[in-house]
Amino acid sequence: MSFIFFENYTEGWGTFFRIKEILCHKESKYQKIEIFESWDHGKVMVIDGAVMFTEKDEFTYHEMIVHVPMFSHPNPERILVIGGGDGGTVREILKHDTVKEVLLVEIDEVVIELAEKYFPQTTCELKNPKTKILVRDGIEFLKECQEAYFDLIIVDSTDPVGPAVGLFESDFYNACYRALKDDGILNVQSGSPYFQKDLIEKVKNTISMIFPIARVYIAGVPMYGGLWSFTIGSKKYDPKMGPVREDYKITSNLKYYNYDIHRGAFALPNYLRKGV
Ligand code: AG3
Repeated sequence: MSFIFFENYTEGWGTFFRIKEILCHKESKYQKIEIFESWDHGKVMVIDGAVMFTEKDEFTYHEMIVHVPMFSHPNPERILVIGGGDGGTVREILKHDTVKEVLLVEIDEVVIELAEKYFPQTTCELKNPKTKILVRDGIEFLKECQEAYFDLIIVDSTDPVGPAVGLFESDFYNACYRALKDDGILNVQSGSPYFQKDLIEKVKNTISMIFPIARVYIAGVPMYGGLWSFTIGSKKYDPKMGPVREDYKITSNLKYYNYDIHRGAFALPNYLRKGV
């Protein structure tokens, strides 16, 4: 006998995974976290019914949320990650030698604990001496953090529900702007181009009221049912112009990102281009 996990994106459409074994089911202060061994995508983490990542294709999302902004900056040294307690984003950031410090601010320590137990593949750099972890609400942290400190802020959040709602609001983006250096970059995951087009438009419009440069880009992320979007707010560098730095050593070991993908990711389908 086997079970099937469904994530519904609409009432009539979604993704599914055939489950081999349920490994963990935990209710934290903030959310419900489930981990299962899937039939052919390795282990899967689900939060409040939404797939966060699978072992098999987490590289698509993590490489694309990180390397596009990282290669758009000539010298990214201090990086802040909001959310992303599974460590996949931190792992990709630390592939860049320019990095001196990565601060991971995750609201839910249970996500970190469970990721450390079940996903060595994504948590492998959380013990790196350059990584610092703060278990705290990212919104609160940014209200108080030092001004003009970070080169890059990556918001690796869940969907805009529960504790993540505020991560899609203008007050939060303003706080990010303040925390970034005068050539800093903000990158946020901004949902599915197909099912959450309104969300992308809202995020893009809000960011473009705060940052001089605002860009949406996309990547194919099978575990989220197809295309996924990211929205960048940048003070100086235009990520759409392509990478400003090339480092063959990094990209030769990546499975998704390369310099052509970087340039091509900003080419949007017409149904999306109209709104953003
Ligand atoms: N970040 C979650 C992206 C949103 C997924 N949404 C969904 N499946 N409905 C994932 C965190 C990985 N570090």
